[in-house]
Amino acid sequence: MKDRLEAIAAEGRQALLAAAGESDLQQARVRYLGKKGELTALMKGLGSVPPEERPGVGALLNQLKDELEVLFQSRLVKVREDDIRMRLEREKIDVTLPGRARFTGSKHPITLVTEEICAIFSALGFGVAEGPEVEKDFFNFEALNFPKDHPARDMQDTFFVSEDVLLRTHTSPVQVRTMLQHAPPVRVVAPGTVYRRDSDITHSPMFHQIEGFLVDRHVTFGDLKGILTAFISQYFGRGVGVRFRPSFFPFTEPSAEVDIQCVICKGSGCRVCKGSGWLEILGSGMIDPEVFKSVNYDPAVYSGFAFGMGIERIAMLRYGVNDLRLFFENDVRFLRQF
Ligand code: 2NL
Repeated sequence: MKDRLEAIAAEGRQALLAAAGESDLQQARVRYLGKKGELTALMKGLGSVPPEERPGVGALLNQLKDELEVLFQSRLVKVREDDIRMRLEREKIDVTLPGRARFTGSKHPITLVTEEICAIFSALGFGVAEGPEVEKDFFNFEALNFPKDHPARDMQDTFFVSEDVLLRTHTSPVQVRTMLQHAPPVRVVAPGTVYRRDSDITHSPMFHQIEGFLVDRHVTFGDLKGILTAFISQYFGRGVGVRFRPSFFPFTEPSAEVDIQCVICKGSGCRVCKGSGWLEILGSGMIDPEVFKSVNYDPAVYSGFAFGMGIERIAMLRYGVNDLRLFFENDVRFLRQF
């Protein structure tokens, strides 16, 4: 019996010493020291040992069990240490490396300019309105005093969906819808995407506009000049030169084009302003009484002004971008600069 005990203990010792990792080691422990292990089985067979030998065999059994348990614990510490050392060696983490920056998106420059312009007009008391990009001919042209044979209505300029449905060519239909829903006084800006059948280096078939209007009793051209000058000095800086030039739009009378002193050369003349020292940035005018009639405003009681500007042009001047197409190519090397 003692010989068998020694033999099994020797086997167990060998197994514990040979175990390469923690799971091997735990398996060896279960096999020799566990509830159903080899030494436990011998312990249960102690009854069959002659009584006079029992104390000797029992003592030896306990001694071997203790010895294997101690061996197991010391091997466990060793195996765990080895494991950590091996992983440190293999993974070689350099904690001094700079972290990887997470890529965060940024707003598109057209969005930034739109939001900034809306914020300035909000501070001047204007609301912000939006409307559909697919429009009825009535809201895009008819209500705005565009005659039936106006060239803007031509297939060359407008994307038609059907005879009286089209992609809006300006955001003015939003203002028509606003006037039909609200009685004066009303002041609103309407930013948004618009479409025209134009495509070359300086024209995209899809671009952005912001228009605005104000209607009340006794609104004059002086109010138009005051509001637009206030906007320009806030957006382009106090003291920048502004001039109003006579112009024509079907929906305003009188009409004026608004120029600012060139932001590039400060008025001395350069390539951007084509040597004139001035940049055209806005169209504007007093709303034509014919427009008031189509939205059931009484032109004898109310007057108002309206204006419109192309956002791409403003963004190009603001950020010094010299090619319109950059706004629509969606090259992140361009976009992430904003
Ligand atoms: C331009 C010129 C303009 C308007 C837009 C407008 C709207 C209504 C009534 C009267 Cl509902 N006018 N809008 C007026 C004058 C000029 O835009 O150069 N836009 C880029």
